[in-house]
Amino acid sequence: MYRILELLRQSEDYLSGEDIGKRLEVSRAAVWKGIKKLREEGYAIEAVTHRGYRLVHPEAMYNQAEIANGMPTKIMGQHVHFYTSIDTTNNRARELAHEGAPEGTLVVAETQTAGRGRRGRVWESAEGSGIWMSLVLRPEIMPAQASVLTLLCGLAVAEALEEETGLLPQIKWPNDVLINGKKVVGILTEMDCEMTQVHFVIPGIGINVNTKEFPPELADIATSLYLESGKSFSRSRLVHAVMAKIEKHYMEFLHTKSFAVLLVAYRKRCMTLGKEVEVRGTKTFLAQALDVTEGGELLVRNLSNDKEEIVYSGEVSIRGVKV
Ligand code: BT5
Repeated sequence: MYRILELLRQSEDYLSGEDIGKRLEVSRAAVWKGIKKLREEGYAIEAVTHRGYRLVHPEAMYNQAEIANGMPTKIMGQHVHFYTSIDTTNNRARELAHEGAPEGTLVVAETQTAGRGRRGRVWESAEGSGIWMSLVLRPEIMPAQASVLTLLCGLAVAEALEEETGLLPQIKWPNDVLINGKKVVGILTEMDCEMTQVHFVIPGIGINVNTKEFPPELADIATSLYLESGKSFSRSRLVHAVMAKIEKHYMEFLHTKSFAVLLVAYRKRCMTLGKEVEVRGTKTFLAQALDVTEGGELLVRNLSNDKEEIVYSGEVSIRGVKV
């Protein structure tokens, strides 16, 4: 059945049942059966007498098979769980991880009813417009090293989006991805660990892809690939690109157990560096952002006492950027 889908995908014109049958060396009845099954999976296949079949809007298709087929990786996204609606993909990925799901298991949802950001904030996850997904990682590292995985994912997503869209996504430390000063990607990383051992890490990634309009409270701070480029993108293709980049960087990281190999690329993309920032934590202060360390922390110069300080996590806003 997916061989029929491939042929339809490659063809710019209608393909007759006879043609398809000949090319795949199957009967016309088998072709018809395959078409019926594909339609049941949600593919819009148009049939016109004397001309044949044509796939309508193939780029809009987004389901388990679309995402799983052609995944260009060895580990990431090799097991895909797709839900049309779910509370949050992070919870589902966590459950699957507890049940022993292998590394790289990917949970994707068309919409989330309780999508969340950090510190209990809400993540808007409307239907039909974005990628809401969570990954199961099982790195053999110390819990303290896990925070760099968040930076790694931010970098991977930004690079994949640039390659696929030609836009120029930047990273606001630690891992918001922005285009023209507005947030296009949010990442929420959760972890299950003991003192000296990580059981699993769940990076949850939200990407605004074809969103045409945001609710009023987000309109000033959020953007989508569509709003930035005027074009729609295939979400399954973007998922493939993101999985490939995460896999590449994750392997580099595991090989050296250090973020150092990725720092050059990260620094280049990190719009926070060199800017005046407000750090909000146990204390709030204005600072100059100087560098990102090998541990993924932000090195700043506190403007009230001119001392250098390390910021480990958190809430850092850049002057002049609303996100
Ligand atoms: C984040 O939190 O940016 C992490 C978002 C992670 C979302 C993914 S989707 C898949 C997985 N499942 C989940 O339930 N979550 C993950 P934070 O830095 O706290 O930012 C949250 C803030 O971003 C909100 O308070 C809003 O101001 C803004 N926001 C909400 N929805 C947005 C959207 N779709 N696009 C841009 N900004 C948004």
